Amino acid sequence: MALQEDFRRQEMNTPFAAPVLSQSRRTRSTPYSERVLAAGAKAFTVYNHMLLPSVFRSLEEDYWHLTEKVQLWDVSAQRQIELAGPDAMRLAQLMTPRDITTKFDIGQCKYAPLVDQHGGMLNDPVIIHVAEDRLWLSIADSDVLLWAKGLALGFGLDVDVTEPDVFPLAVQGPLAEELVADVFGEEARNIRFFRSELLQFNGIDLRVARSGWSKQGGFEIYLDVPAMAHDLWDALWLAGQKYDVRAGGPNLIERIESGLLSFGNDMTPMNTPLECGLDKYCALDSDIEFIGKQALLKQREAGVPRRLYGLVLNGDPVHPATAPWTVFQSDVPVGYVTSAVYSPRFGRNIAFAMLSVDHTDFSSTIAVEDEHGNATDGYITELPFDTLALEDQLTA
Ligand code: THG
Repeated sequence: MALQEDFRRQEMNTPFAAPVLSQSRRTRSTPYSERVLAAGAKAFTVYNHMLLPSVFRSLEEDYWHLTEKVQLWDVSAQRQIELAGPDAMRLAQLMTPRDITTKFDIGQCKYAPLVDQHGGMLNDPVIIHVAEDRLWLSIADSDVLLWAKGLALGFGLDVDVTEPDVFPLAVQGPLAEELVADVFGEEARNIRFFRSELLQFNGIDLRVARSGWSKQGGFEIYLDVPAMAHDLWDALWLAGQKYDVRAGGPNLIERIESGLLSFGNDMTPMNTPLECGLDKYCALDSDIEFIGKQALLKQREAGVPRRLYGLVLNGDPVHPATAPWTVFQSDVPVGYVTSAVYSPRFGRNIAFAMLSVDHTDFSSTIAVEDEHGNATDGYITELPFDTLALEDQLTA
């Protein structure tokens, strides 16, 4: 038992034994779960009340493999909220400051922050225009279904808001295109970034998008025929043998290096998209009507009080942040770390931090204290990380 716990601590890089998940109907399995477990999943997180595998061999081994080869990710937990009917577009546009009303082709995907009437972030889905009067919000971890149903009712909109059984499977990594072309045909290569096409698999049309939560390139297959899950997984697994395919999942190291923000970690309803650096997804100068517009305009006018930055931290490899770590300058708190990880590529700890714009001296060093009282120091950078500068430091 003690040995097993030690092992788990090392693999997950946690200071204490990682908790074990008690399963029930609430921690929903996916149609791929059997395959995921057979492939050696060691850790899961719960996302949208559903299992999301996070570690297979170790965070670091999974990371190197993802940046060199190709992986299958069971991202069923990226649930789809379907808006269908004459007011589908109106409802979606009310929910986001991003302009989705103009230039949104069928098959196209748009990353879009969702905000409340105070401009606070509620989610950051990928919105897919699946058909005329039909949108899928491919959501991060929060209950968007309830918010959308409430808005539809309150605004008296003619739209059906449902959560259909769609189970996205991501194929991520530099060899993803080879693998997807082998299974779905050469047409897969013509799919542009954040576009999707219906491609045939075993005689059924499946929506395949060039997207995914890594910067390694890849696709997401929106399986809406759950009974085909094992066939789809097995076909990709078999064809992937020559590419050294493995199972994987959104990887903490890769996503922090790449500057991909996680809702619930790096952004919460306490933050506006302007504070999270998502300004380019806020059409504040348009005449589009959306909830929270006045609040966001007001904040832009006044200037954001806090904003997300990158940190480079010294010291031993950090463990995952399970609470906000206070960031200090001259013993004064100026903000908090939202996510942190040790980057084996740069030989440094890297983190995201929400820092007070008025109280932070961006040219000076910072100190950080984690939830167990461990302290370290480091410096502030802009996001995304300047990977060339980090590489230079490593060789310096
Ligand atoms: N895929 C799908 N659904 C998702 C995610 C996903 N839902 C939750 C979560 N991930 C949402 N977060 C992001 C964040 C960034 C991106 C995708 C999902 C992303 N952005 C592009 C970029 O950074 O280059 C820009 C996209 C745009 O311009 O519209 O890839 O991963 N299905």
